[in-house]
Amino acid sequence: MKKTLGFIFLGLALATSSFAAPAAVKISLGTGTAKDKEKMVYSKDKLTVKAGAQVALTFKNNSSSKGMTHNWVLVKPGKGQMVQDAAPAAGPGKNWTPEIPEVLVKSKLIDAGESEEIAFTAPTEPGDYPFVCTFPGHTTMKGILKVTK
Ligand SMILES: [Cu+2]
Repeated sequence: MKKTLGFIFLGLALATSSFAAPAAVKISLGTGTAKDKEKMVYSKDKLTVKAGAQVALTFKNNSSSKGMTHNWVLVKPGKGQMVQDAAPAAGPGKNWTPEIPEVLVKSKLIDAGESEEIAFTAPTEPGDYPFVCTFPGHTTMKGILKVTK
């Protein structure tokens, strides 16, 4: 009897886990390099996810200079430069992020030493999606999110 009950519980546990929503893919991204935390780059310039995946991206601003803010903005293929060019006109009230269809995912401005988890669904169309920092003058902060089939 005890044995049977054990099997039932095991069966329930398996059934429950198979119906649970798929866990988000966790990605960590920072700013700067190991040697130079103030360098105007992302810690990685290439990220890869599967099309349509649930993603939880932890973005950390590694700078220690007060007032040095950064963001993470995912845009349509080939539109990195265009979105960075449109950023100054968006203004600080919009976190320097233009409200245009080319922008797919955006974080807020993250202060030095702070981090934020950005939850989003990866594009369903495979391709190379640029990510950029839209703070004016941070044009060297860019990378590619590779979306695979
Ligand atoms: Cu920046």
